[in-house]
Amino acid sequence: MQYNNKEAKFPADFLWGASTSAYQFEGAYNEDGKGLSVMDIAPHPEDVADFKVASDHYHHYQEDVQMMKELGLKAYRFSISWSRVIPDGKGDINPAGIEFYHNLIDELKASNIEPIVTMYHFDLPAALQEEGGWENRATIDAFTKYAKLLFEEYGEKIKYWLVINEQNVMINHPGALNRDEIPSKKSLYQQCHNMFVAQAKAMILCHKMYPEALIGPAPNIMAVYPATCNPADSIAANNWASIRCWLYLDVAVYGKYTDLVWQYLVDREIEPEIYAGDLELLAEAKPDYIAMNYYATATVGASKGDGSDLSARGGDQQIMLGENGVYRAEQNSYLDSTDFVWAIDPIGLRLTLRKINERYHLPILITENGLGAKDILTEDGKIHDDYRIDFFNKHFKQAALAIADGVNLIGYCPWSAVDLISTHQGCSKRYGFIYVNRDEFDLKDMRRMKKDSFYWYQKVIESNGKIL
Ligand code: BGP
Repeated sequence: MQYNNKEAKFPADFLWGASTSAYQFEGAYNEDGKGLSVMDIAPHPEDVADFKVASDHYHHYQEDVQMMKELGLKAYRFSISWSRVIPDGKGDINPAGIEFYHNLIDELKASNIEPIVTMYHFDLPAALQEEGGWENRATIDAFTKYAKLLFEEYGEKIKYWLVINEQNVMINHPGALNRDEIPSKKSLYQQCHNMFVAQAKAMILCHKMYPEALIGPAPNIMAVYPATCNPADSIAANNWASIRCWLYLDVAVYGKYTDLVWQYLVDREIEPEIYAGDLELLAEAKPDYIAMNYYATATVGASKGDGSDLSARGGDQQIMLGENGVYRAEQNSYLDSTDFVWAIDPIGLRLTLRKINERYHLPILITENGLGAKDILTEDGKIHDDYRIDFFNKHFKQAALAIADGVNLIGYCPWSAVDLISTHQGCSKRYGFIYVNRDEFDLKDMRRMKKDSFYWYQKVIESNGKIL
């Protein structure tokens, strides 16, 4: 059966939202006592902006929230900068940083926008990185202290928490994060394990301190297609889906390493050291919901096994690299792609939601999905981003179909509320419903302007998706 003629309907309390992250949006990277994060000091391609000023949200937050209110957002997902509230990651607290997020949260609540808080979005405090970063077990303790501080400060005001943004991107696509050098896989999987433990501790702590709050992981999940119906391609797709995606949710939800992935790690002698008590913590921690970021699907074929699998296309969060003996990245001739060569696959969103639902049976919140494009500001101050409207129109419809399929989708937060700096492709790769008047290097006046997609999304929210 096709199930393609279902009516698109969203529940009355659906969280129509939008997303940002601290280092990509706030700017003020060294103001009011903020410590540096790894993203502030990451090496950058010369032709793109760094994150120092970003969209200067730190100084524009009231105006930004007012525009979000006008847009009609029911929810806003943002991240807290760890090094803004604890400058060296583990020591003294920065009162100005604490106050900033109180002000932001209060402003959101006064505007009837539900704050959804990510605790950690790629921006580890640089001081912790100098001491070994996530490979160092002490970072777990630092994160637990940071988590406790966030719950103590903001716990009364926050219902939805997300612990770590895209842990699986940090491990599987480290090249997307502007690192000096890419760590070995052995190191990456130790970092990964330590993050799992930190995430588990944060979830347990949250439930103890605020039993009514909801907390969960926020990986980047995609359906992985076999390039052909050759069974060998299906094995490759299954390999890559397990390594890239399911490991992260299996550990978060079931507290267990995926058997296939553990075997892959042992075969390559890159399995992490697991300390006494770790597995018990992983098993004890239970997420209340799953947040997921979705941009594209992947299409893969069987590895040729001769070392030729590494794709010439580079690889970032959404461009698969290939791995000898595991899978080979292939093009999908059925899909269009963005100007930045990310596959556009609305039906893939429905499929991905179904897969998560089948495997975990938990509520799902889409915390990122969007189209990066080189928007053009016209002379009369307009931004005609009809391509973005088309993109969301198709994706929202598929989300509605997934709901009709039985998926408990509770909300949808497109990336991004306002233009910000892309993780590794500068500020000309824009995502927002709201344009920010700056270029890669010319900061201009940072004026906020509504794109055509702003007015369209406003109507979608107003009609609870009926105009789609
Ligand atoms: C996700 C990240 C976001 C955001 C988004 C778009 O992987 O969680 O921080 O950057 O991708 O990616 P990019 O900025 O590389 O275009």
